Amino acid sequence: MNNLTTKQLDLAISSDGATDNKALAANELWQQVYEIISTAPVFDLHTHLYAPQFGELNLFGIDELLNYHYLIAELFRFSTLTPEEFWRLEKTKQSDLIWQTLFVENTPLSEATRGVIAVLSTLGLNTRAEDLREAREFFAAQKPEDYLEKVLKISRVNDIVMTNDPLDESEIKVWNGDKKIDSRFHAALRLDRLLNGWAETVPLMNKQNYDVSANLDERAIQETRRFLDDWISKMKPLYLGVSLPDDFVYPEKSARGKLINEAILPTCKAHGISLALMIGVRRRVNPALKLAGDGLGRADVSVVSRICAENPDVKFLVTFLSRENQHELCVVARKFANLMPFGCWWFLNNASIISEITRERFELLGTSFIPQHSDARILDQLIYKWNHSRRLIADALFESYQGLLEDGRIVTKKEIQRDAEKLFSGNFRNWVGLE
Ligand code: HDL
Ligand code: ZN
Repeated sequence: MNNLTTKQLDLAISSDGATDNKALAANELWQQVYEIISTAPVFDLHTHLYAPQFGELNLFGIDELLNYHYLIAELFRFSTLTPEEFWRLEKTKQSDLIWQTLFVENTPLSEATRGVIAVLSTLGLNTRAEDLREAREFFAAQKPEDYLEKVLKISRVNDIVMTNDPLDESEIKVWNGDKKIDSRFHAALRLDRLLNGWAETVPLMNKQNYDVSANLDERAIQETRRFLDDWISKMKPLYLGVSLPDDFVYPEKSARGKLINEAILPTCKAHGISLALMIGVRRRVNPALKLAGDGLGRADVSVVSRICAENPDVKFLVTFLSRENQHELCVVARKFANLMPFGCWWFLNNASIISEITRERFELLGTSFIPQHSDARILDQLIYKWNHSRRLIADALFESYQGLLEDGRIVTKKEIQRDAEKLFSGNFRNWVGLE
C-alpha cells in the first residue's frame, strides 16, 4: 500500500489549497478517478454503427442484440442445432432460441451475454424473463431518433466513427443521396475488399467507372488512387482502415502489397490522413458460422516496425487481435511516434484481457495510447461496452496513480480530468487532426 510517510502525505495533501489542485489521498483518489472516468465523453474510434440516415443499416433492439455474431457463435457451444438449421430460422425465432439457450437454460457469464443483461437492466427490463415479449414491446415503442439520444446520453459517447465500405451498394446510395448525416457520426473508409480481395473488387470498381483490371498495371494503380480521392472527398473519413490476416507481411509480393505501397500510402501522404491497421484476423475459420466464423492468429509485429520506419510521414493507428502481440505493440510504439496503439479489439474485449493490456500500456506508454473502442454493431451495445471498459480502465489508472503516490508524487483532480480527456477522446482527435 502507500509507503509515503505521513509527513510526505500531509505535505502532499496540503501542498496546494485550490480544490482541483488539492492533493488526493489514496481513499478519495479512487472516488475521483471512478467519477471522472465514468463521465468522460467518448470519441468511439471504431464501430460498425451507422447514422440514422443509413436507414436499415442502423441496428438496435433485442432481436438485433441477441443476433450479435458473438452470441451466435456461443449458441453452438450449447445447442445441438446445426448452423444450417439455425440460418433457416427467421430472425425472431433465432433470438428466441438464443435467449432460451444462453440466458434461461444456462447462466449468462460471457462478456457478450452479460452485455445483453447489462442493457436490459439499464433500460429497466427483466433480466430473468422467460421470453422476449416485454423486451420486444419496449423496443417497438422506441422512436429511433429519441432512442439514439437516450443511448448516447447513458453511454456518454459523443462521437462515433462508422466503418464505411465504398463498394457496398446500400452505403453508396446514402453517400450519393442528399440526406445530411448526423454530425456525431464520422466516416472511416474501410479498405478490406480492395486490399484483401482485389480480383472480386475489380468488377465493383468498374461498375463505378474506374478503369482497373485484375493485373494491377499502372493504369489500375492510377484509377485506384482516383477512386480513393473521390471517396475521401465524398465521405470525409477520419482515417482509412483495413483488417489484415495474422500472416500479413510488409513489404509483400502480392496485389495487397502493391496496392498498399503504390496507392494507399501515397494517398495517406497526399491527404494527410491516418491509416488504421487491424492485424491478426483469420477470416472464415468456420465458414458455416458466417460472420461468427472468424478467428485469430498471432501476427509478426515487426511488420508494423517496418511500415512505420519506411513511412515516417504517415500516421498509423494500430491494433492487434492476438493477446500475445500486445506487449510487442507497446514496445514498437515506444520506437515510433507515428504509431498510435488503440483498443482491445474483438476477442480481447474481455475484462481479464482489457485489465492486462491497459496496465502494460500505462507502464510502457503513459497516457500516449487510445485504450478502447467499442466495435459496436448494434446501437444498444454502447451502453454495456463502454460501461464495462470504463470500470476496467479506471481500475488500471487508479493503480497507476497509487504507484505514483507511493513513489512520492501526488495527483490532482485536474490532472485526472486531463488524463481522462486524452484517453477517451483527446488522443484520437489530436491524431486525426480534429480541433
Ligand atoms: O474487422 C473488424 O472490424 C472486426 O471488428 C469485425 O467486424 C468483427 O466481426 C467484429 O465485429 N468484432 O467485434
Ligand atoms: Zn470492427
